[in-house]
Amino acid sequence: MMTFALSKGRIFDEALPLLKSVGITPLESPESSRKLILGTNRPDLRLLIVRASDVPTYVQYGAADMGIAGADVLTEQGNEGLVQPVDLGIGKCRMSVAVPEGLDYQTLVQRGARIRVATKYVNIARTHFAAKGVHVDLIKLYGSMELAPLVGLADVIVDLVSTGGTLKANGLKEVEKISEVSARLIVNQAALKTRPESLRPLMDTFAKAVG
Ligand code: PRT
Ligand code: MG
Repeated sequence: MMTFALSKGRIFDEALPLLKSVGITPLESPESSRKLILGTNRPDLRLLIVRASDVPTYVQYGAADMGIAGADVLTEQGNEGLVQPVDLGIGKCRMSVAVPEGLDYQTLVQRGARIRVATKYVNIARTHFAAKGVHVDLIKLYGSMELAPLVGLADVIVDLVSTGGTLKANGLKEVEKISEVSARLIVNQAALKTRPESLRPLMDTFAKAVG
């Protein structure tokens, strides 16, 4: 039995057609089902529905053999015990620094004072600002980062941007791109060593489907 982890959120709408294109169809609709383990048309493959940020954890510990995870989550949490053989080219967005429209970010940075940064991605933010030599206080949030600068919780945010609509709607502007983000196929390293005959063919099929 092969176990494949994916999340129901944003990546899902693009992941489902991709799964279909590699010959995997859930037996019931993941959108309407409340089941967390779904059978598929392939008797040897089941799907786990988990939180986006939990996908690498399931695969790292071998509770799932494979999964689909955003590069943002993988960079933030590390990829110990994982291989990332395929960039799936879905869930595309960018990791950026954003500030209130009226704020002069360059001046703020040049002044050398500590900057308060609200983000879900504290490791990515820490690395980014350390590389720029900017001193920051990191404030960990679990969502709605866009709110923080509006109510004085932080000076800037580090968050994902795709259309820019959310920033705009909240009077914020993107001032620095940290990285491009897309979803990756991830595979448990140990499972790949012990059961290459079952995992390799599916990895290759994914690579062909997106290549
Ligand atoms: O598991 P957890 O609850 O922590 O995460 P979640 O519920 O946010 O996960 P989910 O299922 O929504 O999927 C998140 C994953 O989708 C991320 O890890 C990315 O890899 C990918 N992704 C792609 C995005 C976006 N684009 C994106 N735009 N995740 C979030 N956003 C958010 C962003 O944080 C911001 O609030 O969308 C808003 C900006 O969108 P625009 O279009 O207004 O710019
Ligand atoms: Mg979300």
